[in-house]
Amino acid sequence: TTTTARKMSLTTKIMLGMVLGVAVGLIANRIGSPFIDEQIVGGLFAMVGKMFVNALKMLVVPLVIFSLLTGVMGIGDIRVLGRVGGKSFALYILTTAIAIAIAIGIALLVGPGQGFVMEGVDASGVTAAEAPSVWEVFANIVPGNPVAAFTNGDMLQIIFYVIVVGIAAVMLGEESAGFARACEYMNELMMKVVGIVMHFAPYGVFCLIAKVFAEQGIDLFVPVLAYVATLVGSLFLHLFVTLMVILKVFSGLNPVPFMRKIRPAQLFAFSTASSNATIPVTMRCVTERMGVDNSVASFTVPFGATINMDGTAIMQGVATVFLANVYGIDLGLGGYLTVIAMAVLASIGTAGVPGVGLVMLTMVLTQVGLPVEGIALILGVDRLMDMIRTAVNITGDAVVSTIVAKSEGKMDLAVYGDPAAGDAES
Ligand code: DAS
Repeated sequence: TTTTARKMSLTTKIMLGMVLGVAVGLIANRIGSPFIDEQIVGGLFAMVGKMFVNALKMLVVPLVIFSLLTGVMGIGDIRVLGRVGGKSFALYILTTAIAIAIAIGIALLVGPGQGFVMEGVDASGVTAAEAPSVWEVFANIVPGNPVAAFTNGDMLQIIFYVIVVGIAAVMLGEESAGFARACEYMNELMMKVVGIVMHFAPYGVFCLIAKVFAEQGIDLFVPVLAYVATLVGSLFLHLFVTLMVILKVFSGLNPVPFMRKIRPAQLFAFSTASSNATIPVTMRCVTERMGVDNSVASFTVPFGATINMDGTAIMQGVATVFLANVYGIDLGLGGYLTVIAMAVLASIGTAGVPGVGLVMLTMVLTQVGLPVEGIALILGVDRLMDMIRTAVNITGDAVVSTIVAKSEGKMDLAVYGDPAAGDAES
């Protein structure tokens, strides 16, 4: 119980860092002194924030390699691996599609952007990204150069390579015993490093948040308030209602402990705006706090960080409706179905790093024939929206990880703290 108390207090500290960050950031924004802007916000805060994000990123690749190797060797059965992969893939696609469909529905009802007067928008520097074909996306899952995949942190390639190596180790049988123990040890070691980094989280989070609010202020939000309100509303609906219903329906688990246990990962995702950088924390929350077995989480969490982006998809939906309204263009049912398909496909091929949602949006807009320059309208508020949607993204990863683990019997319900769920299982 002492560790729980310490963990709780760390979460509280992180939250405190966040709230203070918002306050200090807004004050710095109001003061507008060049010294504060350059030395404190752009200097000290930027440095500490960057250090913290770098520290998280340095954990991602080694952690994924060793936990996944441990996981694959732990399962040791190729059919089970295939089942875990198939289930999580299907659920990731399903949740993303549901997310964006609901978001488009809400946006169509609310109608943000109707009667919007466009003026003084700087559209320079907005260029459309080319959407990769589905074939290309799948072809690129096989790394021609695994070392390059490791250095670039290309998650899908890393996952693919590590699983193949893990399967080979399983095939070697007894000969791999030493290797398996080494991987287990490395996995534990990396988890310890995650714990060390997390102790610095309150300061890192404070600096990251203060910087965002000092640089952005709140004036930016006024002209696009309808967009922001619709988007945030849709994101919260997905976070607190849709995902929790999905969790309950597919796993029978009580969503209340889930919500409490995922919070640290949400705070990290919010502060860093990167699902990838949050992988170590998501993994820790899902395994140590919720009782999901590493053999499932080591695969589903990094996989989800790359291919599952519910929050980002919601943003694509709301932004397209907003811009369609601004330009007075009716996309029609076909247009919106295209948006759904595009957003789901694009989320598979793109990594969970800051700002990727905007790049995806350029693809979506081009596909349905909306002017890409429209993005300039929402550019100013996108950082904050990115933070919120990333928290939604990783929550979706954790929900699917939990569902898959529960269905595979790879979950410690005592750790989850919901013994009643055992009875609910049929
Ligand atoms: N920030 C993203 C993520 O890491 C994706 C996005 O830009 O929406 O999940």
